Amino acid sequence: MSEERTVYKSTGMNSFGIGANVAEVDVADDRIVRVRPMRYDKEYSADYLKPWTIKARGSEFHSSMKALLPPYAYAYKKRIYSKNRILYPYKRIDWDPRGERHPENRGKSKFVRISWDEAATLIADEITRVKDTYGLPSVFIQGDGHGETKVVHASHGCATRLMNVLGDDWTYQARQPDSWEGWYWGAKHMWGQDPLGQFDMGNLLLDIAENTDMLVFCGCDMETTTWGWQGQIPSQYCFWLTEIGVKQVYICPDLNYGAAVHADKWIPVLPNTDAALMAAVAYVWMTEGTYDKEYLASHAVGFDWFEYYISGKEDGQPKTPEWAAPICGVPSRQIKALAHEWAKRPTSMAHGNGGSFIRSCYSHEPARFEVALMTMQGLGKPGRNVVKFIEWYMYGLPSQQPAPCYSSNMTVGAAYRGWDFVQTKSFITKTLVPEAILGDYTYEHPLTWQGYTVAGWPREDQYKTYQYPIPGAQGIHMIWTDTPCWTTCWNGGNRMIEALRSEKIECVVAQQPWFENDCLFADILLPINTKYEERDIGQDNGAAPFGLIYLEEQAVKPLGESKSDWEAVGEVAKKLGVYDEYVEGRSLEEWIQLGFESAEKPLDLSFDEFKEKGYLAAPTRDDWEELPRGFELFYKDPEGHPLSTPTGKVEFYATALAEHFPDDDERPPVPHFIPYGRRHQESLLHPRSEEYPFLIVSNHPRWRIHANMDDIPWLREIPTCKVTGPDGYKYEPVWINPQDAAERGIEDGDVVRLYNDRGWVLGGAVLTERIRPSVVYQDHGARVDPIEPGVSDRGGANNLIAPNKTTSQNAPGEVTSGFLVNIEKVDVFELAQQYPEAFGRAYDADEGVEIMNWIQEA
Ligand SMILES: Nc1nc2c(c(=O)[nH]1)N[C@H]1C(S)=C(S)[C@@H](COP(=O)(O)OP(=O)(O)OC[C@H]3O[C@@H](n4cnc5c(=O)[nH]c(N)nc54)[C@H](O)[C@@H]3O)O[C@H]1N2
Ligand SMILES: Nc1nc2c(c(=O)[nH]1)N[C@H]1C(S)=C(S)[C@@H](COP(=O)(O)OP(=O)(O)OC[C@H]3O[C@@H](n4cnc5c(=O)[nH]c(N)nc54)[C@H](O)[C@@H]3O)O[C@H]1N2
Ligand SMILES: [Mo]
Repeated sequence: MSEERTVYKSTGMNSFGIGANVAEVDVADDRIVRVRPMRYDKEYSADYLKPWTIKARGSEFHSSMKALLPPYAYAYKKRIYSKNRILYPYKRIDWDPRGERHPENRGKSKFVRISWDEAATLIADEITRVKDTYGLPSVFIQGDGHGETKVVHASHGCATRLMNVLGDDWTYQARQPDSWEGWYWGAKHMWGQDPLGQFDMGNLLLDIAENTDMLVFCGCDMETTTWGWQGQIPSQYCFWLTEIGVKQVYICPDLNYGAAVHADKWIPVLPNTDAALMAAVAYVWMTEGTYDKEYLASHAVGFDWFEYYISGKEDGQPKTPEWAAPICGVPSRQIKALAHEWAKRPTSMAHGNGGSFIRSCYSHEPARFEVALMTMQGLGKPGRNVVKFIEWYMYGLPSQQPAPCYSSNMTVGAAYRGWDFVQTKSFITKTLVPEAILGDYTYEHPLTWQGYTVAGWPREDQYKTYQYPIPGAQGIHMIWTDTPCWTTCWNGGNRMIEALRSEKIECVVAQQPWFENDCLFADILLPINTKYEERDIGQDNGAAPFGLIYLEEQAVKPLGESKSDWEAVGEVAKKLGVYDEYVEGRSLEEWIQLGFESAEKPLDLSFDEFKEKGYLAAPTRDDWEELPRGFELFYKDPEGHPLSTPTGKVEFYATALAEHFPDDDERPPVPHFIPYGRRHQESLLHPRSEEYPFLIVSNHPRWRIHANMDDIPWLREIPTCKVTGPDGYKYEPVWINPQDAAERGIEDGDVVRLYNDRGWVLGGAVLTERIRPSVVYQDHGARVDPIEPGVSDRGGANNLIAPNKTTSQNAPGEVTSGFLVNIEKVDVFELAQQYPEAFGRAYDADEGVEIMNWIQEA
């Protein structure tokens, strides 16, 4: 074996910067030997770095000197060498651009290997043909999402750069604020917090440690989603909170992994009924007078409207704990106990990002109720704030950083070659893509919605109406995706499959390192390499206690004929004769250098010195302890530090909603508990629940990041990751309460079918009291393994059967958790007889369905 060398690689999956979780990767003989955590003090002394310490209640919590990587980082090596890697360009056998295209066979027919030259020519010719036939708006780019954290070789959106060279009216898939739906469409109208609906979180690790007695984790798993973005430091912080006596209460339908190890108390609520629970807490405070009236007088408007609703004057129903109990499944005495303790002791609320119910029907309502409760107890007073435990250093602004911050906002963003959408006039909000394709829309009778978003536009954008197609344009006829996981990550995936197989769509191009999910439905596949095969520059904010930029040297040579996304799109640019414009005249090395030069650096370091050292760290700010905490400034001086609401105060009555959407009873100006309505009937209170008596909780996966990493043997062998069926297939676990299981004759390890009127998916039953009755839990993002494409799935991709509809009438967010299903035991051997093709696919238990099922041997 030749001598080992070590390179730095960020291991995060956010796609750029956030939570990059940097590792040292040891390499020998063009193979990755092992992955180890980075040490921040390798090249810089502690005197320079100034690691922080939080001191409170006689104890100390220290920032770590090495990266606290999540398990995925170590296991990812297997992903690089996965059997599923797409190693060569491919074309679907029965897709002929000059003859029959057979869209109905997408997801069924196989692929044949072609050359890069052929693939790039085919794509360039299709773009030109579609443009000439229908116009540029008919080319649709899906180029955004999470993925490997990369910069020049950006994992998503390189094609948007190419399209910008070609014109200003190609159609872009704009992302709605997925992580933040409820905050974005709801809370923002109540407490501002532009652009995302959550913002003022400065220095809250310190504030909580010093002042908070009770921390309420409402929809938060400190041992899963914080791992994904932030690594292990939030977990360590929570262990420390236990040590110093901060009570941790978890409200969630499942005793999730964080609750299992940190919770002093678990309140198992029914999915998406938090608004009722919180309304009852407000009722207790109102009737017992245990809320902060002075604070409300100076910091809020419209409280009397809220009181009018809660007291029952509006609808004759006081929102008592006894009213709420059967709705949310929490006994009234527990609701009262929570209300009493909360009113007595400084209480903060904690989230990862919101909880999967923040992506459910009418999710703006629970988000607003949370703001209401926090405001009633004096939001921003010591120990009374709302903290988010992922993306600690997200925007480089002290007001956004719960953890002590660094001295500079060092970013290599100037070198980022990923998505750049602003120049195009035409877009479809992501949740509405299947509808846009399958519906009969013309620019004279367009599909319309409110808000551009891409997770972060100012509140006023929500009052704007957008349309597809744009005036004068035709609908889309070509899809080019570098994010081929719509089916398992968005809402109503089965409908997306139908759209992908529509005859309106003449060409589907997918570029990805692995053959999975939407790739099955493509006509042309481009092989993409992983970051380990690329040379790049990197940036970490979020996971490390210090700001970091680093050189990412190539670890191993590209596998097969794979190229980076940036290079792959470059091949198409060459065929279109616009390569120089696409790369803006710069080589890879020049882009890397530009990233370094343009970063705001705390230290005078030349590019050569940077390359020599491998990384640069920004130390902790000297004044971090003095920086404002959460809503402290607003609390102390609401006139001097107003919120970004129209009145500058917390609006219990949202004045702008009243003005712009006076008739919207799905999102009225005052927060309401809305179990179901015209749009959604996903509630146990609705008659539909007689047929589908369970609410499914579809969380962010414990052993994946969304669609990523479902084929890693080291993860798949972990007992909680998969359930091995009697046929040897590893099914995606479904937690079910033993009581519910007994009634249906389901036993531990049985294969079960989750179904509703949108289709069915399989899973492996796990009988556990960790899920409350009437609820089943299955993670999202499992790899699609179609039984009948568009109807049923063996992999357990439950997003396929999530609602097709958006959050509410004027809020086009996703609805991906908290919807109705039924569950029944199935006999896999019978299914295998019924669907021989699907159940007969070559399968490797360690990695899942094999790519070879879809490849035609030459
Ligand atoms: N049921 C349910 N669904 C949800 C949610 C939920 O709570 N419940 N949450 C939602 C939220 S908040 C989010 S953010 C979304 C996430 O949804 P996405 O961001 O779409 O999901 P990812 O799986 O992270 O990544 C996108 C794709 O990029 C691929 N990829 C990774 N690296 C690269 C690369 O270098 N190049 C290329 N070309 N591809 C790459 C991955 O394999 C994957 O197919 O899911 C949403 N869906
Ligand atoms: N491991 C891992 N980490 C990740 C990701 C990943 O896919 N995998 N994705 C990243 C991304 S893009 C995001 S946006 C964040 C998301 O971070 P979060 O929003 O925190 O994640 P979720 O899994 O959607 O929800 C967290 C918890 O909410 C609880 N919950 C579900 N339904 C309800 C309900 O109706 N009421 C209440 N009170 N609780 C409920 C469940 O216990 C669940 O574990 O995570 C990031 N980190
Ligand atoms: Mo997200």
